[in-house]
Amino acid sequence: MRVRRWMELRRAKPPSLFIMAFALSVVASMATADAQAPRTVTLRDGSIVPATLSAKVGQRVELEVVNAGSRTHNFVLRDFYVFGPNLAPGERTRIGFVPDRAGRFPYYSDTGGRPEPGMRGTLVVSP
Ligand SMILES: [Cu+2]
Repeated sequence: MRVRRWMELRRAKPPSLFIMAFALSVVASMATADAQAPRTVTLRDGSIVPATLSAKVGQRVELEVVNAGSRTHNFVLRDFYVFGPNLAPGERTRIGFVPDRAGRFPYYSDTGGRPEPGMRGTLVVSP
């Protein structure tokens, strides 16, 4: 039995390059459909760009948060327990989370202990 299976394997033709390339492209497209590419969020003195981010319930959000300002800033999205580290000018951090409900949720920088003027935005989560 074991020998016979081995023989069958030996007789099988190796998969063509075409089939292998097709399989790889299917796997690659599945990966991109599943994981969202990180979106850049830029902290400036007095604003956060973009001021609106969109997301879907249950779909992971990946953010690359960059402090392009001249003072220390952070990224806070309290409704989804996101409390980013304090970032010195030029520093960046990666933040990931999965929104579990739809709605509009504010994000901001609060390195002064409270939301800073202008440094806010809205995450819009659709069902
Ligand atoms: Cu700030």
